[in-house]
Amino acid sequence: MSPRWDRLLVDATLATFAGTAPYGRIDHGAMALHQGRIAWIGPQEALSAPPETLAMHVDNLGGALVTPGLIDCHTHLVFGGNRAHEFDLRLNGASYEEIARAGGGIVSTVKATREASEDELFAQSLPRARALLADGVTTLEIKSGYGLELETERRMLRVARRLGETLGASVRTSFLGLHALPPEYRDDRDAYVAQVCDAMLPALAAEGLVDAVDAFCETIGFTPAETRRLFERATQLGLPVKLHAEQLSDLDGAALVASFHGLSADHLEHLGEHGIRAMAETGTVAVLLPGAYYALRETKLPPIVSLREHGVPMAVATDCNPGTSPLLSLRLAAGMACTLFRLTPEEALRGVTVHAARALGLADRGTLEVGQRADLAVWNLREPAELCYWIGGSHALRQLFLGGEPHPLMA
Ligand code: DI6
Ligand code: FE
Repeated sequence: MSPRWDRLLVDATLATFAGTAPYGRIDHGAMALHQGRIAWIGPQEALSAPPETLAMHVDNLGGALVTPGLIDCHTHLVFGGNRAHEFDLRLNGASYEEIARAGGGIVSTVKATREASEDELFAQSLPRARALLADGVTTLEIKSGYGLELETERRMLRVARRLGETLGASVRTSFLGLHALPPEYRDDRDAYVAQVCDAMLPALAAEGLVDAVDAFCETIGFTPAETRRLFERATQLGLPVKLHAEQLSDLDGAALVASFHGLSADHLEHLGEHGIRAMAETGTVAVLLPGAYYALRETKLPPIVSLREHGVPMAVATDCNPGTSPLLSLRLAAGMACTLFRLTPEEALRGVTVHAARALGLADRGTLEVGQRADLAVWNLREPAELCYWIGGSHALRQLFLGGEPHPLMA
């Protein structure tokens, strides 16, 4: 009789993030992978027969930790150039807002991105995506928003899709046309918002390039009324919405995105009780971005205690972007969420697995359970908290599995 399963992992420390045990932990665990999914999981002693008789391949992990592949649910990973000179300006006292108002900031990356061909953008972005994978990521979200005109927004989203295909990872795209007002529309905001809502979004959605719709609702970004107009159009097109909300000020964006049953409200340093209640009611995920908090030397903390009390699911992401979070390790983002935001290591790790999956509207990943996609990270570590504890280094990840197949990491 041929074995039942493609692959069986034995002597694993499984952090399943399912069930009620801390981390959903199973010591001396076994997990079967079959046709890209998890086919069996439990204590090794509960296997019905010797491992070799059950699967084509048996991997003895010698106690190594296995988690779901990590999920980075908020990145701006595709962009041209970099903004190291602004880092220098900020260290000398200039604020992010001042730099943005003086024509730097997002708009300077827009210029570099518009000037880059599709192949150049791909070549610049690929090492960043690889870095995330090398640190355990198997699913990532990538936003547009540095084109601010149809051709370049399309180019960014095409590059995002191509990164997923090239690396064999799952990429979810978000259209972020309302990221900044492009210079050519400086005197006509309405015309730009109309262009985004009535021309760019429908065209890109029709090309299958948009999985969700995002906006930067902020005093230096777009107003709640402009955001609402975009969300109404997204809803008409059947696309889910999410929002950069309450990063620098409280415009009540979290309540707005919740009113559209949005996937997530992201940043949230200036979030108040009203927004928290609205998110709790609709189950909108709070995406915490400690990399931006750190790089901007922000001092106002997101209201973690209240989010926790109201049972709002909290995700953690890198916000990888050239301006406010040039961060290429989701593990470090989780560590920062502990050190800077006072999440527990378990909360931070749920934030880069099960809650991150929910922030992307994906029900088939983020936990180790029967029927889930076999996207896994195997670590040279024993304790789940070590994932948040080590700072830097490339020693942590041993192996990634994507859809049940070992991934040739750096190929
Ligand atoms: N908030 C952020 O932190 C990034 N975008 C946004 O809306 C910053 C993007 C940048 O500065 O390039
Ligand atoms: Fe962002």
